[in-house]
Amino acid sequence: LLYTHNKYTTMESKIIFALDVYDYNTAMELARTVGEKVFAIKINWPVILENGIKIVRDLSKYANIICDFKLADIDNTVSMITTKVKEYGGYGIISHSFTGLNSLKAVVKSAGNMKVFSVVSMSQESYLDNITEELIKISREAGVYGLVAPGNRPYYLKKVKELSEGLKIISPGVGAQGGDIVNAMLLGSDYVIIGRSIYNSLDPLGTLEGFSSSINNKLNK
Ligand code: 3DU
Repeated sequence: LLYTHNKYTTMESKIIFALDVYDYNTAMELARTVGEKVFAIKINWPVILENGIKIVRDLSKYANIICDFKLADIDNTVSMITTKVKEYGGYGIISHSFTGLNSLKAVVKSAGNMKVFSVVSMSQESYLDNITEELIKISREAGVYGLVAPGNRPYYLKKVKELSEGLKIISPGVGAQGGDIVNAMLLGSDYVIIGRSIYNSLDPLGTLEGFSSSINNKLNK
C-alpha cells in the first residue's frame, strides 16, 4: 500500500472517530478497522499518556490524526507542543481560545499546514458559554481552520454556526453524550466527533456505518 497525502478515505465521511483508549494494540486495531471509513481519528490525552507522541505517527498509517490536546498556555509552550505534533505527522491540533489571541496565533504559526481547530463552546455547560462570541472572534483573527462546538447543545451550535463565517465546525457530544447526528449536521456541524458509541460497541465498524448511513439517508434527500 502506498500512502500519499489524503490517502485514507475511499469515500467522503463526515465522522471523526474519537479514539479514547489506553492500550496500544487496541488503539491500532480500532484505527485499522475504521480508518478508511472516517474523515479523521481524534486522539486525546488517554492514548498519549500511555503511549507517547510516537503513536501519532503509527496511527497515521490508517487515518488523518487530529490531536485534541486543548492547548491552554503561553505562546512559547503551545508552540513547542504544536511543533512536536507536526514532527510526528499530525493532521490537526485542537487548542483552546480563551487564552487569547497571542497564544492562538502561536499555535497557528507553528502548525504550518496542519489544521488548527479552536474550542469555542463545550459539550457541557462551562464558563465559555459567557464568551462564545468573543472566542469566535479571536479564533477568526488568529486564522484557525475550524471551530469545536457541541453537537448536543443546539442553542450553542446554532449560535457558533451563525457567527462562523465559513470556518469548519467539528462537533463532539453525539452518541454517548446524547446528541443526535442528524440534528447536529442540520444545525451546521461539518463533521461530528464520536467516541464511546463506536469503540464501546461490539461491532465498531458496523456502528460507524450505521451513523454514516443515517446521515446519508436523512441529509441527501
Ligand atoms: O463522548 P464521546 O465518547 O463520543 O467522545 C467525545 C470526545 O470529544 C472525547 O474525546 C472528548 O474529550 C471530546 N470533547 C468533548 O466531548 C466535548 C468537548 O466540548 C470537547 C471535546
